[in-house]
Amino acid sequence: MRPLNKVLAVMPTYNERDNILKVIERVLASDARVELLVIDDASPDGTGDIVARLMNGNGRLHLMRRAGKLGLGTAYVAGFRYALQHDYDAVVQIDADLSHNPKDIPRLITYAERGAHLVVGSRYISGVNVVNWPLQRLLISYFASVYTRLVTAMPLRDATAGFNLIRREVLQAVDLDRIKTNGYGFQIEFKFYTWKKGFRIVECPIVFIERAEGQSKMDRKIMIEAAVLVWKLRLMSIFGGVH
Ligand SMILES: Nc1nc2c(ncn2[C@@H]2O[C@H](COP(=O)(O)OP(=O)(O)O)[C@@H](O)[C@H]2O)c(=O)[nH]1
Ligand SMILES: [Mg+2]
Repeated sequence: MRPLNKVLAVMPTYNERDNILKVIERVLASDARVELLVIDDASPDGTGDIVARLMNGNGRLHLMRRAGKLGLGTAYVAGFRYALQHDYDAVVQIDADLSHNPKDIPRLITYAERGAHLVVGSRYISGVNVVNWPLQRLLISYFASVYTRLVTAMPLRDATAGFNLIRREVLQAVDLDRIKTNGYGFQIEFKFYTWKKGFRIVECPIVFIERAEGQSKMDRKIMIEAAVLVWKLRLMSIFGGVH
């Protein structure tokens, strides 16, 4: 498969003031092939302004500012379109809260260069690699993946993973307009269409560490959306709505 010379890390942010400097520095230091696009939804805490200040003189840092909190799914879609327009070979989805270790990015790239179209940074491929989650949250996440696998038949251990490398050809092939979900739903839906199109998906083990600063933006609504989505995907599979 083609080598990846230019990779765009896509990082949606909402109120990540306490993490943003550190995470930008670590992503840019992780690999010379990597540039970073922050997609900020007018964070009231000024995250976008911090990034704008850092951009001066740094050609590897990019910022997209949106008018308000429009959700994680639409942020990713906007970032994927940006990557296609600006000729990147692949994107890496990464959270701003340091739950995903930027030092793992070169490993995701290596997995892709060895023959994967989509590399899933997986918490559940070799045991359970999550640090600092309450047991309840861990169980919900783990069984959400089991449930997704049983309902959709998609053979992944970590279906809701948010730390993924996606090759350009996948971004071109998947119909980005049809994805309407956010949060965990978005992560499942994108992987599902990638799988249905016959692309090669490989899970790469990573350790996920719960954020030390700031707050999670995930809520019950986003979980319910994901739970309903997997049945929609199953029905689509049965009735041929996936193309
Ligand atoms: N641009 C944007 N980013 C968001 C939104 N919701 C969450 N994020 C970011 O998405 C990433 C993951 O969110 P987080 O709340 O940590 O989710 P959790 O890890 O599942 O608890 C973080 O970088 C957030 O700042 C949103 O509506 N818009
Ligand atoms: Mg988080």
